[in-house]
Parts: sequence; structure tokens; C-alpha cells
Amino acid sequence: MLSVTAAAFRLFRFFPALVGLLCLSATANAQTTAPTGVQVSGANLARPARLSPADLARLPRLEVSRPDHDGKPHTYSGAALYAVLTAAGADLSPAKLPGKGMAHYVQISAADGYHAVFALAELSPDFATRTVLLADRCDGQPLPAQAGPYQIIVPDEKKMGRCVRQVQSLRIVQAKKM
Ligand SMILES: Nc1nc2c(c(=O)[nH]1)N[C@H]1C(S)=C(S)[C@@H](COP(=O)(O)O)O[C@H]1N2
Ligand SMILES: [Mo]
Repeated sequence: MLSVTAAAFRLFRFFPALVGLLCLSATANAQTTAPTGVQVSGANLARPARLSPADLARLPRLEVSRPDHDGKPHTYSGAALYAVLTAAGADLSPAKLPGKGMAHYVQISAADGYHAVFALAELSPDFATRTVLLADRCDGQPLPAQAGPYQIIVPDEKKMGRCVRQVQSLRIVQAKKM
């Protein structure tokens, strides 16, 4: 029979391997359970929906060109942000929304806690003359880790403050009476 000290010694000997194994399984677990895709919630959605990368990949692909922070031109591709909202189940047709949706806005939230908003009318094909993109590629390549997997790309806007990198969630909100 093993003495208690011998058993403790064996355990101690294998401790580094045990810790290593635990770390490995924790990383594997983090990779499989980390939320991917984009979460959509808020007004006009019966319940929050998570669009998976596969869901997003099925949406019509569009291209938008704009310069980066250093003025260098790039071509981004992805889905129209409006199409992402409707694919999540939001019914956004102006006729169906209170006040024609003129007081609705979309809050974009990123992995680092950064937020930006767009009025719904800026995104709606009934009103907007430009396409705001939820991009997943730049110049044909997947976005780099610090920007992707999804980044908002706004064409023709002088500053890049609303080109939110690492988008995690979208929330549709109706502005309230003050
Ligand atoms: N998630 C996230 N996105 C962000 C920001 C940020 O701080 N966090 N900064 C914005 C601002 S102010 C600018 S100018 C651009 C800068 O993008 P770049 O660092 O890729 O040039 O990202 C925009 N998107
Ligand atoms: Mo900026």
C-alpha cells in the first residue's frame, strides 16, 4: 500500500504536468465557448439573436472603399449593417415603426468597451445614400485581429471614429421623450 507521503510525493512530481493539462483544457474550452459572430438585441426584436459567422457569410456581400487613418485607400467587403439587423429578425420598415423609426438608433459595441451610434435612418436604404458595412475583409484578406473579425466601415466620413473595430454587439434603441 502507498504511504500518504509517497502518494503526496507522486502527486507533487506530476504537478507541473497536471497544471499544464488543466491549462490546455481551459484554453480549448475558451476557444469552443467564446462567443463568435455578432449579437443583435433591442427594439423590434422579439428576443436577442446571435448571428454566427456562417449566418453573416450568407448575407449579400458588398464592397466599400475608404482611406485608412493614414489616408491610404482600402476596399472593404462584408454585409450592409442594415441587412445584419434585418437578418437577426428586426422589422425595420419605416411604415412599421413608431414615428417611422426616425427616433431609432443603433448602438455598436466593441470588445474593448468602445461604442458608437448610427441613427437608423443613416442605415436604411429608404433614406441613406451610402452603405455602412459590417466588414470582415480588407483588400481581400480577413481583417487583422486588432480590427476583426468584424469592423464597421463608414464610407465618406472624414474621421474614423465610427469605424468600430472588433464589433461584438448591435442594439436597436428608440430615443425617448425628454
Ligand atoms: N473598438 C474600437 N474601435 C475603434 C476605436 C476604438 O478605440 N475601439 N477607435 C476609433 C477611432 S477614434 C479611430 S480614428 C479608428 C482608428 O483606427 P486604426 O487604429 O485602425 O487606424 O478606429 C475607430 N474604431
Ligand atoms: Mo479617431
